[in-house]
Amino acid sequence: MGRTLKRTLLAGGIGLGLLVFVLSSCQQGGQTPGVSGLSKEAQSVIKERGLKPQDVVAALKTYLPTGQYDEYIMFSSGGHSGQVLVIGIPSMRLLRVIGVFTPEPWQGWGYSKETEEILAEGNVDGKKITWGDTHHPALSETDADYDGQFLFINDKAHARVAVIDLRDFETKQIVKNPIAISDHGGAMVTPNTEYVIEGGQYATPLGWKYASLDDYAKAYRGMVTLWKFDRKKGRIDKKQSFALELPPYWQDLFDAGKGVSEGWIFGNSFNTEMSTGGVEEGNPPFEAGASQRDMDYLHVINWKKAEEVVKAGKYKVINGFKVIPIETAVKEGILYFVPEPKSPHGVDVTPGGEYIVVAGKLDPHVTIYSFEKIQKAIQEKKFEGKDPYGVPILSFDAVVEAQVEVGLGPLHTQFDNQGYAYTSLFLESAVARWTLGGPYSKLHKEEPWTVVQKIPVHYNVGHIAAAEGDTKDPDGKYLVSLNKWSVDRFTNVGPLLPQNFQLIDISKPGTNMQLLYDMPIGLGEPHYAQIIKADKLNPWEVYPEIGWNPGTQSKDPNGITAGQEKIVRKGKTVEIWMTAVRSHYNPERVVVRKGDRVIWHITNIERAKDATHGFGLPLWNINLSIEPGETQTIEFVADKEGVFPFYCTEFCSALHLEMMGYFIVKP
Ligand code: K7E
Ligand code: CUA
Repeated sequence: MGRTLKRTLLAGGIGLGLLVFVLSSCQQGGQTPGVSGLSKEAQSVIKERGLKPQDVVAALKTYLPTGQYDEYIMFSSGGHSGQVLVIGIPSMRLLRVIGVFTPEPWQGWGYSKETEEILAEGNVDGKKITWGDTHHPALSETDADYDGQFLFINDKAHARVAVIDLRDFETKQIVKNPIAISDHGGAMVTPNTEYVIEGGQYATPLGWKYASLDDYAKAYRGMVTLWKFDRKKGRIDKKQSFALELPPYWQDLFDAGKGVSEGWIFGNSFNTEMSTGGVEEGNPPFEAGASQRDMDYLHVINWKKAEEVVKAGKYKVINGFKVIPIETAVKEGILYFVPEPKSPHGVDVTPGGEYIVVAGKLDPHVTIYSFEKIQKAIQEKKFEGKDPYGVPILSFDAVVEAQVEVGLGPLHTQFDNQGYAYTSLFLESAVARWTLGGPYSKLHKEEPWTVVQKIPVHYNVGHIAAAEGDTKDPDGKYLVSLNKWSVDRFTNVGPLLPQNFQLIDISKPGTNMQLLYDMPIGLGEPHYAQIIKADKLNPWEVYPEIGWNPGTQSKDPNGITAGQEKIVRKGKTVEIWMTAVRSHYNPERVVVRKGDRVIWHITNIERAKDATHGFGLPLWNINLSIEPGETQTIEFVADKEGVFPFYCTEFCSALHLEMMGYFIVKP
C-alpha cells in the first residue's frame, strides 16, 4: 500500500477496516489470482479520482454488480408529474415510473380504452384533468406492517386518491373526493387498510360550492375522508366511504394510530387564525396571517366510533357523499383537539403507537404526545376550553410527554429499530437523529428525548423515508432524505434544477450516520416515499393467462390466442381481434371506410418474460404497451382517409422493424 494512500486512509478514519481489508489483499498475496491486480487498480482509481476513504466505503455500500438486486424498494411520489417512482435501495437505481394521474406514453397509460376510463374517473365535474400533484404514497398494511399488495397515492391539486395494484404495478382506480376540491393529508392507511385516509388542506365550502370569503368562518370547512378499501376487489368502495366535517382550519398531515392507538387517527392543522388573505386589499398575506397564534390544533379522531356513527345513519349527505357534521362528531366523542405549537407540519405515530410526534415547522421542537395521556384526559374531561365550533380542546400539559429541540424547521419524522427517531430540518438542511423514551429507552444507550447526531443534507429537506420507517416494525439500515433543492450538487442543466434524494446509512448507533449517495430526480416535485423490503413484493413476471385484462385482473372476453384473429364488420362498425408476437401482428392489413367506428382488441400472446410489444398508430393518439399475455382495446372513429402505418414501438426482436401493418381508411 502506498504511503500517501495509507496516510489518507488513516486521516479519513471512517470504514477504515473494510478498506484496509480490500486494499491489503494484494500485499498478502490474495487467495484468488487476479485479486492483487484488481486491488492495485482499485488503488490507482482511488488516487486518480481523489476519493476519500468515506467515499470508497459509500461506493462499496451502494454499488450493485450487474444482475444483483436491491434489498429494498422505495415508492416515491413523483410530485406534480402525477406519477410514482420506483427506486431500488441501496443502489438508488430508478426501476419503474408508474403512470397515475398523468398520461404516460411508454406504458401506454391513458392511450387505451381501459386506461382512458381510469383517468376519466378522476375528472372533476366532467372536466378532464391530465395532471396531479402526488404527495404521499401509502403501501397497504396488514397488522400495521407493509404487506406488499397495494399502493395508494393522493393528488393534492384535485383531492383524488389512486389505487395501484402491486401484482402488475399499474393504476387501477382513481377516486375524486365528492366534497373537497383539493387535499393534502393523504394517502395514509389504517393498520389493516380498512380505510385510506384523505385529509383536506385549504378550506372551501364543501361539495364544490360557492361562498364569499367574507363568510369564511360560517361557510368554509375542512374535512378528512375515510375511503373504505375492498381488498378482495382491489378497489375503494365509495358507498362505504365517508367524511368528517372539520372546522375551516387548514388540516395538514394525518397518520393512523397503531398498536395501542389503533382505531384513532391524528392530523394537524395550521391557519386556525382563519386568515383569508387579500394582501392586495391591505390584509396580512397568508404567510403572516396564518402564523399569528402560538398554537394550532392536533386533531384526535376516533375512526372506529365514526364508522359506527355512520352505520347508525347519523350523517348528512353532501354531493351524494356521507359526511359526519362537526356537532355530531363532538357529541359522539369522535373529535378532540390538542394544542400544538405554531403551524406544525408532520405528524407521525411511533412504531408501537404510544406517541404522536408533531414537528414544529416554525418552532424548533418536536412535541411528543402520549396516547395514554390523551385517553386519560378525554376520560377525565381535562379540557382547557372549546374552539369556536364546539370542539373540546384537551389541556396541553395533560397530554404532552416530551419536547425535543431538534433544530430549525422540523418537518417530518421516521423511526428505526434502535429506538431512534429521525426528523428532517428544512431550514437547517439536516436530519436529526434523536432518542425515543418510554419503552424505546432500552434500545439505545443515550438519554431519552435527546438529539444524538445531526447529519447535513443538500439541501432543504422535506420528507425523509426510513426502511419500513412508519410501520410497527421499522428496519433501520437506510434513510432517504428527499431534498427540495440541489443547488451545487450536480452539473448545471439550466435554471430548473433536479431535486436530490440522498441515501443515508443509519445502521450504526450513536453518531455514525453516513451519507452514501446522491440521486438527482429530474421530475418533480416528490414529497413522501415509503421503503419496503423487496422480498415482500411478489409481482407477476408475465400476466397469468393469455388474453388478460389488467383493468379487471381477469381474462378479457376479447382476449384471443393464435388462430382466433379476425376482422368483423357490422354496419358502420369494424371490430378487429389482433394478436402480437415476435415479430408480427396478425392481421397486418386493416381496411376500413372513412367514418367507420373502429374497435380494436390486441393481445400479446407471448409467454416469455419481458417480451413486450408496443402499438403506435399515428393521428388518433394511440400508443399501447402490451405486456406478455395482456389484451388492450382501443376505440375511435376513422374520420380521416389515408394510409397509416402502425408499428411496434418496443425493440422486441431482430425483425422488430418489420413488426408493422397498414391501417387504410378508404374515402
Ligand atoms: Cu411536501 Cu408531506 Cu405534502 Cu411535507 S408535504 S415536505
Ligand atoms: Cu414487437 Cu417490436
